[in-house]
Amino acid sequence: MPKSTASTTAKSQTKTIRKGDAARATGRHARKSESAPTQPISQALGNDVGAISADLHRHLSYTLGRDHHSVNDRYRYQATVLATRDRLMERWKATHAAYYAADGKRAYYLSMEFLMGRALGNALINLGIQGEMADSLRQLGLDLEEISEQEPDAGLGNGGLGRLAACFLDSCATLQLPVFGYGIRYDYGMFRQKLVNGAQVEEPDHWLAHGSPWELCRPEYSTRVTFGGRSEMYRDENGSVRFRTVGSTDVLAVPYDVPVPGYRNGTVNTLRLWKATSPDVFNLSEFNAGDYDAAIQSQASAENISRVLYPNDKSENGKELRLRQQYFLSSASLQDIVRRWVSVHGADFSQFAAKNICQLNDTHPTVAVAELMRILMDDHGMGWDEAWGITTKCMAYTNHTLLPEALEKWPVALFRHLVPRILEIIFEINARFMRLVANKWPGDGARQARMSIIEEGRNPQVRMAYLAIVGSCSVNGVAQLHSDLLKAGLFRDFADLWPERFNNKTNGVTQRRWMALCNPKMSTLITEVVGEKWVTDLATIAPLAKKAKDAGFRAEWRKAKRANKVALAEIVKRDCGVNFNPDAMFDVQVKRIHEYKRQLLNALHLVHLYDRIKRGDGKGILPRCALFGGKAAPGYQMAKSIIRFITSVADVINADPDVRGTLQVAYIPDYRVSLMERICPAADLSEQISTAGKEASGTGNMKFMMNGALTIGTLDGANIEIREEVMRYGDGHFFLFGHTEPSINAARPTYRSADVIAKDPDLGRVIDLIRAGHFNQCQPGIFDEILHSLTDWNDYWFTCADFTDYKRAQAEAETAYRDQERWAASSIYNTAASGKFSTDRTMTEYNRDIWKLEPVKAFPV
Ligand code: 26W
Repeated sequence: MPKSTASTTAKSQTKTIRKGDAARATGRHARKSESAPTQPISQALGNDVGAISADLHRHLSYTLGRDHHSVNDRYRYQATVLATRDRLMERWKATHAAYYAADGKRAYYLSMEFLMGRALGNALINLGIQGEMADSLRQLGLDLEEISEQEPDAGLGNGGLGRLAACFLDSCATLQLPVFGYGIRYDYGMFRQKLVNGAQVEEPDHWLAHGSPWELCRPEYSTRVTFGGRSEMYRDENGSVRFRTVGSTDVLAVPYDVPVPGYRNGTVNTLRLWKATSPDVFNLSEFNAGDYDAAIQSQASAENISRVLYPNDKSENGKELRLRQQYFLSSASLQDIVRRWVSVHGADFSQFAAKNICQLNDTHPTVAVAELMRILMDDHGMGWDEAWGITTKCMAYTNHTLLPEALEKWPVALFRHLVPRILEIIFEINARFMRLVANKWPGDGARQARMSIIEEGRNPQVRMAYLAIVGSCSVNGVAQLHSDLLKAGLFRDFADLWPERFNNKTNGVTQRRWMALCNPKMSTLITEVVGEKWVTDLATIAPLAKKAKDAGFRAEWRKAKRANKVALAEIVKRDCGVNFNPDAMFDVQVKRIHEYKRQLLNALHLVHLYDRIKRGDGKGILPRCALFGGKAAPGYQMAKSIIRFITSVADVINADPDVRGTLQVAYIPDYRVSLMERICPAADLSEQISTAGKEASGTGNMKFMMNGALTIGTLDGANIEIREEVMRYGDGHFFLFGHTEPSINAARPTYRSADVIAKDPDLGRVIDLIRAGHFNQCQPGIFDEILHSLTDWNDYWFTCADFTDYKRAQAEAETAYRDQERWAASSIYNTAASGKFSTDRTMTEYNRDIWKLEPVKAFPV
């Protein structure tokens, strides 16, 4: 814990604030639009229990206006956040003052998704005042953990890609890198999942219903985003040809800033989320004419842009509102970046590319390439070549998926209708690019057609990934295998053309949230062995490995894991009504539901274990609690059937007295960040069983590894690297099975799932049980699609093909778990080998190879 700083009196606070205001009012600050003090205006608030308690009291009584009749847990939570936010505020201002003073390069992470989860626990741990806040609350008779439970998750993301963005921001703040997040402030985040009779039901996530005490609205930086109209040529005052859009319907982007604290280093970075609204509150003439509906309609339709996160992690191609969201984010963010530049450097763009870079989180914000061209040319009078030179240095693109159906394409007609000027620019980018391709490969028309940003046809489309590659200085995948496959497959032509542009950046997760915060018991043990450094330098965790041989330490380690399992068992009981035995193996698969992730393979194996028990062959089976969790995209029927199947299997198994004590299965509803914080510390076995070559990286796999789970997995995504790291300590710490990416390609042409089913009688029995309706006695037919996919449709995802080997690997895991001493050692080895999978390492690599930013120390407060 850092030493507490003395608390300042309210009087001196008021005085300093007045001084700052006066300085701004008299215009003594040199900069035009974003005046930044070189010294913080306020002084440090005290971090001792007395000062924090006083602030809690002040916020409850004055800021929130509560008394003991009207106070409840929500207000207590809000007061706790306000007292915490106050302590971030000074550091936040000091960080930005330092960035202005340094005037160095900045990076912007443009993402349609930021899956931040809860912020309170993280802020307290990073400020180093968790203990003081808990004590202060205790003095008021309150419990910090209970108060923290009041915070709704900020669920502004679908899954891996959105959570990765959140981990990146955390690491950048800790590394003191000037990185800004830009996203959308959706009114409704990821839907809440209910299970009704075992089926998914979606409910809206109105996470802002009671406001968010973390955000700070900055209306003074609102930005106009132009939609529709038509592009028009004109001559400017110098007689140069310029373009402008006329007859447009504009939308106002209003920024809301969220603080992103670094770990005990004084840095607080910013995530800027845009809300859409109408530029005119309502049309007064319409209002006066009594046409109230028309008057508010433009307001409502503008605000729809930031209404709701698309809950799809495959594709939303063709949906007009989705493209509107993408352009809204890209345009507002780039205008903001350029405005800030001009406020400091005026019309001189000579250093712009050297000092600004945007990382595009998948193709979702790729229209930013054309938008920056538009801003530089149309708004700032730059010529094409100069603007293109800048743009391509300012953009870098990360790909997150190999599934072809997830590659974004937008109809040219939709672009023309929504953003006509942007389409013109894309056409010109493509025309010039096609000349380059023709020069490099003369006469190769097929290649030109393959590489064109515009896919020709009856309904021509813009290929967003190609626009991203052509418009960027860097293209990266998110794990080594994924990056290799991109170069050899999807982007092969482009890798031929620009090999130097392609690189790999293996994902990570932040160990602050995913160990220090969510697993205090193991964290304490780790710190006792390797010291505190692992919290900011995870490579230093390696010496933990030597403790695998220490029986006393193993006992402590197992005790911590068991306590975490007891805590999770309570949650499973509460949310699923299923009793988990903490001494059984906790076998966990939580992630979005997708055929390629193969939750079905796991479920088929559980049916097989059940079948063994029922046929009297269950003696040797290890007691196991299987936990599933995850959301299905609302329109993805097969994914929904898979949920229904797992819940039905769970019901049958849990109700069968023959199975009791050996097998329990639960599907926990509404899987989300805050739930994963309870799940990953308690897992024994981590299921990472995707069809090889389909999971770009995975990041849940890393959270489980850090928390001492052993992985059962395929050679896919980052599993390969996870296995490589833990193999340092021998084999047996990772249960490998299944086809590899090349072996699937080789086998696919002659593969017949019927042959595989015929060859493994265990699998045959499982299929027969399902076909007989054993798990859907009252609803015949509901699993037909699943059966078809495995049999008649020849098992595209190789579920049957990998079943037998999966069964073998599961048996190995059982044997290993029976030897609790051996298992504990493996668990320790996994944690010790997880050093590579910190986003601190990932961000250091992005910075070294792509961004090239100098760290900036925040001014002391
Ligand atoms: C609505 C369109 C859409 C399409 C794709 C939305 C979101 C996506 C993402 C690509 C889905 C996603 O989250 N991908 C995951 O990204 C993680 C972070 O890099 C990887 O670890 C996962 O393997 C990858 O599936």
